[in-house]
Amino acid sequence: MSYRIQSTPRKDGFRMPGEFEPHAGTWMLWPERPDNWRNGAKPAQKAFVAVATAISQFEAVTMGVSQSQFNNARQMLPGEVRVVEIANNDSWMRDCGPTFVVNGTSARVVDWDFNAWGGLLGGLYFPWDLDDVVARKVAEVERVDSYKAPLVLEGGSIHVDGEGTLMTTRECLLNENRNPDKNQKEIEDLLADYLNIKKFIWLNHGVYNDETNGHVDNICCFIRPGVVALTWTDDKSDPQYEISQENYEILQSITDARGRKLEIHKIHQPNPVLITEEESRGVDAVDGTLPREAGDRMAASYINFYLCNGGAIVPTFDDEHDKPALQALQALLPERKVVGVPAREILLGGGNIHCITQQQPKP
Ligand code: KQY
Repeated sequence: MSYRIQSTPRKDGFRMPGEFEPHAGTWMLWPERPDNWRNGAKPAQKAFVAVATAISQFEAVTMGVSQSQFNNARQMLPGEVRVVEIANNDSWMRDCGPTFVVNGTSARVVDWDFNAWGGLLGGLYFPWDLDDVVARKVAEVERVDSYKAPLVLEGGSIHVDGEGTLMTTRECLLNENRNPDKNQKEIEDLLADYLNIKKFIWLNHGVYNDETNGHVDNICCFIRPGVVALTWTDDKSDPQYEISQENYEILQSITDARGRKLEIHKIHQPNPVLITEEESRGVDAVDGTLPREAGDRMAASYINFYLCNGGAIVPTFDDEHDKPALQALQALLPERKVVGVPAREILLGGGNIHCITQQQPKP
């Protein structure tokens, strides 16, 4: 049984935990659409297998997959990854999947509205109806009750510290293509009710050229309460420089829900990662989806990593900055094993490891 609850998590004493808190497992969705993933999604499927395999060293992984891809996914994934049929429009479990809240003894799901990162005002595909029911299906599979939140929101557009602080970007949450009828205060009130938030950290912009309208999970994240990692560049001529510098100043000037000043760690971005001719040619052209043009710069960032029980799964780009980023994150996360996974094929689809994973916390 999985019931819709006509209340809010805050009233019921539930809160969204930080990603660094213990997990019951990880949810993912299998990639297949050829107008987003090159070469019929075969290279992306291998990259998703590598991510699922890396996470499953640390915790249980469930892969949602369409009916037509079930046999292929089952055959490609290691036996310890559970494969369940979940119809979907694309494979971004972070964004269309559930946000879990906990109260110490049980977990529940917050089910947001999903409009494919902007609906008819610059959204990334149409339709998105299958994605919009993924969160509810996960709740059913897990027999977890759910709340329907009256807000268009993707999981990658928020990060929480589990102690009442939420970090996001204005570029995304206040974009007219998400909730045009709501102002900042109304959005904060809903996030306070549905995630039990007391303090909001508003960054202005996300990573340069990020097709999600600046998801926070690509630019800044909580390592633990009071400690954040921010994507960075020392190159003042790079368009990312001003964005990161401005975010650094915002982060320096605020306190979190517990009144702490934040400890901020800069993680240098990779050199610009551009789509090649061959990669561009491998993507099916379809009206209404984003063109993948050769030479376009992708929003590559090491911050799009995923924390799991005892591990951190970090994207790598075959770049000179990979090693320093992995070392810096290992130093920040001494209690975890940092595992780098080549992620160019995921980046080519418009996101990265954090965007394709969703944690199910332990109650
Ligand atoms: O969270 C993300 N970065 C998802 C990006 C979706 C891209 C769809 N083409």
